[in-house]
Order: sequence, then C-alpha cells, then structure tokens
Amino acid sequence: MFDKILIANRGEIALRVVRAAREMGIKSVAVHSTADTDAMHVRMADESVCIGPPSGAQSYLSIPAIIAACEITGAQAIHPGYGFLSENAKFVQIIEDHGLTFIGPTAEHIRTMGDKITAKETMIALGVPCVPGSPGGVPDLESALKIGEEFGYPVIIKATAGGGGKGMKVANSAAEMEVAFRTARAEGKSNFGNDEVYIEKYLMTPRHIEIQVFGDGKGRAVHLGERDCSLQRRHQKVFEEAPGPSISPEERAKIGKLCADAVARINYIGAGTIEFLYENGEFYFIEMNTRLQVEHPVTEAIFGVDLVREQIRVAEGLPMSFTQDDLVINGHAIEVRINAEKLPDFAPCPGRITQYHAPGGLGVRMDSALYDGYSIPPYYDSLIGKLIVHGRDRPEALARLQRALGELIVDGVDTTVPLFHALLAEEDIHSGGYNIHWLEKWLEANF
Ligand code: MV4
Repeated sequence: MFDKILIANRGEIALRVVRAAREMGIKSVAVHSTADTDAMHVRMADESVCIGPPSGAQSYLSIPAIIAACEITGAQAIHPGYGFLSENAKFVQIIEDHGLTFIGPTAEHIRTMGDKITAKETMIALGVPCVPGSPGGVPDLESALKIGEEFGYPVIIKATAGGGGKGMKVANSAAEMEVAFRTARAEGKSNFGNDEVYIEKYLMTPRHIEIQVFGDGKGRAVHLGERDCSLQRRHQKVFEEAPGPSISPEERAKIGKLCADAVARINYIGAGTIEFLYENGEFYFIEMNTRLQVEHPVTEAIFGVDLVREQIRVAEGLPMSFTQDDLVINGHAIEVRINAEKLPDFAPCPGRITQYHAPGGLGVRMDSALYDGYSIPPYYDSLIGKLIVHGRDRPEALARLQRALGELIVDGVDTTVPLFHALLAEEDIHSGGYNIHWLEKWLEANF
C-alpha cells in the first residue's frame, strides 16, 4: 500500500488528487514551478517541492525534476492528472525503471492509443465499431484519391499522431484532396514529428459521445456510461453532461459492454475514455484517451463513485470497489468549464482574483484552486474552475446550474461565466438538441 504519492500537476486537478489521497490516509506531495509557490495545490498537499522555473517545459513536464522530487520525499507513486505528462509513455517507463508506480495505464497502452492508426486497428480487432475509412496509413496522394473514390466525399485526413484537432483536414471532393492531404501530413510532421496520416468518411453532424471505462489490469473492466461533450469551441470542451441526452438505456448498455469487454481483453488498468462520434443512432470510435479526463466529475456524480480513489486502488494492486452491477445511474449531471478568458474572443485573461466565492448547496460541486487574492499566472491553461451540478433529472440539473452560476463570484479577471448564462437561455440547450457544430455556429451568431 502507498503511504505517500506525488502529484505531477497543478491547479484544480492536483487538488482533486490531494483530496482523494487524504481520504484514503495517503500523504501527498505537490510539485510546483516558481510561478506556483502560492498555489492552492501547494498549500493543501502535505509536502511540496519546487521543481523549476515557470515554463511548463522546465517544471511540470520535466521528468528528471519530478523523479528527483519523488526520491527526495520518498513518494512511492505518481499521479499525473490530465495534460502535461499524463499520456507520456516514456515518463511511465522511467517511473517504473526507478522502482516507482505510475497511477495510470501501462506505457504500452499509452503508446498503442497515442498512435491513432494503431488505436483504431486495436479497436477493430476488439469488435468496437469505427468510422469507415482507410485500413491503416495512407502513404501517398494516389492512395488517398482511391480511398476518396471508395468511401465517397467528404472525407477527413487525420495525422496518426494528431490530437486536439491539429493535423486534421476535410476534403469535400477529389479536387480538394491534394491540398488537404499535404496539409494534414505537414501539420503531423511539424506538430508531432510524424507525417503518417489515415483517412475516414467525414461525418457531417455527429455528437461527441465518450464512454468512461475502468480496468483492474487483471482482465476485469467496467463501463460508467457516456458523457456528451459535443459543446466545444476550437476542440476545447466547454459544457459536458452525463448521461447523454440522446442515448437510450439500451444503447448505453450495448456500447458500454463492447467498451468494457474491449479494455478487459487488453488488461487495461485504471481510467480510460473511449471517444465516439454518434450519428443516426450509430457509434463510431475515433480515439481513446488513457487518462482521467477534465470532465470525469459528471460521471462521478451520477454513479456516486470516486474515480481517483479507484485509480489509486488499482495502482496498488487492489480490486476496483464496484462491479458492473453496482453501477446504476442516479439522475443527471452537468459540468461547465470556467476559464479566465475574455469574451467574445476567449483571449486568456490572467491576473489577480480580488474576490472569489464558490457556489454551494444541494447537488453543487465546485472544483477549483482559486482563492481570494490569488494571482492566475499567465504560463498555463486558462481553466480556473469546474462547476458541476447534479439533479434528479436534466431539467433539475439545468435549473441548479443557473442557480449556482448566480451564486458564483470571480472578480478581478474576465471569465467564461457570461457564456453559460447566455447558453441557459437557449431552447436547444434545454432540449439537448445540439451536435459538435452547434456551439461554434451559435457563437458566430451571438457573440
Ligand atoms: C471527425 C469528424 C467527422 N468525421 N472524424 C475532431 C478532433 C478529433 N478528436 C476528432 N475530430 C473530428 N473527427 C470524422 N470521421 C469531426 C471531428 C470534429 C469534432 C469532433 C468532436 C468534437 C468536436 C469536433 C469539432 C470539429 C470536428
């Protein structure tokens, strides 16, 4: 059993891990850059170590500094949070080489899912439905044009190492293929050092539905239903909910079982998310994320589980504390991401928080590392809080969201809060009738 773990992250997610560890009787070590000396995660952890200057590359991404912090403090395991080193297979390998434990999947699982072509081949072999497209990589323009003919336009060319929408280009016709193909390759090369691409049929109006899975690394795995994360701007999620407003219990059980069985077969350990596009009642796999996601609290709310606690348990070799039959959905949960950004352009807005008041009451959870007088540094992600509401049903969750947003005070910087007030006035948000393009179109028309 661990008696001390190190958290290789900052902000609300570092705090989230400190809290889970403390409830389990495990001490936590915070690491921080010189810009984060006064950060809440440093204050709340049992110990802290300064690991470098402000830039992420020299601190939260510095593997030697993080390993050294583990050796100095005697921490036995590392929780990576999300972002930073959370999906870095080399980091996992180095942790294991030092006799430490990574709280997350194996280096091999991270590597397999990090390469999108390999991920897709793996999922096809495991019986998970995928978007129709090229079998593996597409080496040249001639092959790309053949795939376009075979599947019909529009198609989407994706970099195998891609992510966050980078290295992704749509071709609406054979005439557009050359530029799209070349651009996707070039973006793959320059952003990820890998110019391999694959091609899929382009789905016009899907929803983004992701299935939460959890494995014990010994061939047992469960699913915790889906989250609908269709409301995105430039591939950044802004509003997430569980269960998905368009998914029936039968569909959930079917796709959930496929996903749980797939990750059980590969002895997956810990939390994972299998991302799908959902259109006309069909699920199409696109990617798997081998980490805890930002939006995990909506799943925690409706299932009443602590996913970080479970991650730590399975990393210790313990079984999960629930079976599939124990996992019953209770109500509806919604998360909104509160960013220090100025509308309408979402320009980062770091600065000093002159007043902070978190909302509370029944069914309200605020995950944030803010406090009165805190200065948001300009070096990192602009996420400053996640407001998660839980109700008996979707209308109650929406009403609770409106009520909680009204209580929230974040003064001193601009935030995305006004966006959510405006969204709550939209009929499409109340009916759940949105897809992956809805938010950008709405922003275009309204902001
Ligand atoms: C797609 C697609 C349509 N058809 N693949 C965007 C990021 C990456 N994770 C996958 N993405 C997409 N893949 C096919 N075959 C549309 C998108 C997409 C998208 C997906 C989820 C949420 C928001 C999105 C916004 C634009 C495009």
